Amino acid sequence: MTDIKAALRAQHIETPSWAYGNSGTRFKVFAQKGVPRDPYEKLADAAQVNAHTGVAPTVALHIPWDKVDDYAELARHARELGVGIGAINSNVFQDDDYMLGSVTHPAARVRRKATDHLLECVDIMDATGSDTLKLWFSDGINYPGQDDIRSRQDRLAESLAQVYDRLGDGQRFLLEYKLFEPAFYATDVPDWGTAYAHCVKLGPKAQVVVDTGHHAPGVNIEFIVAFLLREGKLGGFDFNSRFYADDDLMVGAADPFQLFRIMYEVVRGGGFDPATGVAFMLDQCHNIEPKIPGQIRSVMNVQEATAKALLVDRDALAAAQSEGDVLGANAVFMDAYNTDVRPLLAELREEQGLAPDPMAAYAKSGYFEKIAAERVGGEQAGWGA
Ligand code: RM4
Ligand code: MN
Repeated sequence: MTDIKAALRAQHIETPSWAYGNSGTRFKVFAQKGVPRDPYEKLADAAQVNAHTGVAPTVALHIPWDKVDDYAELARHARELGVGIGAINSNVFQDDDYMLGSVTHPAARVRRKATDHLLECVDIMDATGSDTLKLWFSDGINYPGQDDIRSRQDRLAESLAQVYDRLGDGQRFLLEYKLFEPAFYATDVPDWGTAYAHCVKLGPKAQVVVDTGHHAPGVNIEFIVAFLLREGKLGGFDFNSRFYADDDLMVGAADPFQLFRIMYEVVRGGGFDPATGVAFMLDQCHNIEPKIPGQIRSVMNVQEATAKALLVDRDALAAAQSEGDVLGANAVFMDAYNTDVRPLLAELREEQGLAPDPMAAYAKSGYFEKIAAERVGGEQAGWGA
């Protein structure tokens, strides 16, 4: 139990700056009260999530949504709030120039512009002390024959190599894949195999990030996790839940059992070893629920799945597996999943001087009433789409 608690204390879950801003679907963005107007206020909200959970000490930025004049000052501001800057997320999907792609665009000028943005993101890593660049490309084609699929891979490889060469010591990039959307016929990085092949070619500073919402229904995500960890290529997660497509709902909401199975493979594969460097990030939007509690709930959902995964009796499991005891092995696995770990997590928080129930503690804190009253005027942060 001491080991389990130590592992849970050491787990860091990164929250995304964009979760605190307004979001919605392509049909409607609903504005909420108290939403941050700038990256500084987003960091203040993220600091609340960390204050109540004790395990969310870093915040991912999204450029240009979080563009500021002085990134070093933003990082200082974060430190004063008790948080740090996590992954820098690039954005090469919201400029008119990118209609036919960014780094895979047929025109060299557009590819140059997109790659320059990625290089600028590495400058921002230098200024903020961030060690991770997250690359997600919306690139792809809508119609058969629209562009040459293979040439687009060549262009992608060329751009990635330039970014890779720019990375400093202790910096890495994570390449994210997504099955479809906004490209509907052929996406240029549609799956883990494509991301993996590019990363292997580039070297150890290039790893794959698994966004749990970016797969076809029924895909065995934990298999991907096991495989990538075995190859030293699992850079991290973008956690969220999906029912249908890339729904970006709260992690653990749609399928907590899947989240448990994923976390078990992380435990099994040594993903909690700090040397492995797996980043546990949330990539979510809270379109209809309040945002800070939405993030707190999500952090708790990841913690619960992690605690259950750590509870699997691995000796008993290995014994049952080696004896070919199908039902016995499955029972060991399910025993852990069916354990109520909420009391354990409440105890852990109390040992860390935190309230046992972060949701209730936040509700009682008066923070929401304060930001709702203070944050009037100005322009609320949003997707900027
Ligand atoms: C993309 C992808 C990226 C995230 C953006 C907001 O679908 O998941 O990780 O940065 O959305
Ligand atoms: Mn993502």
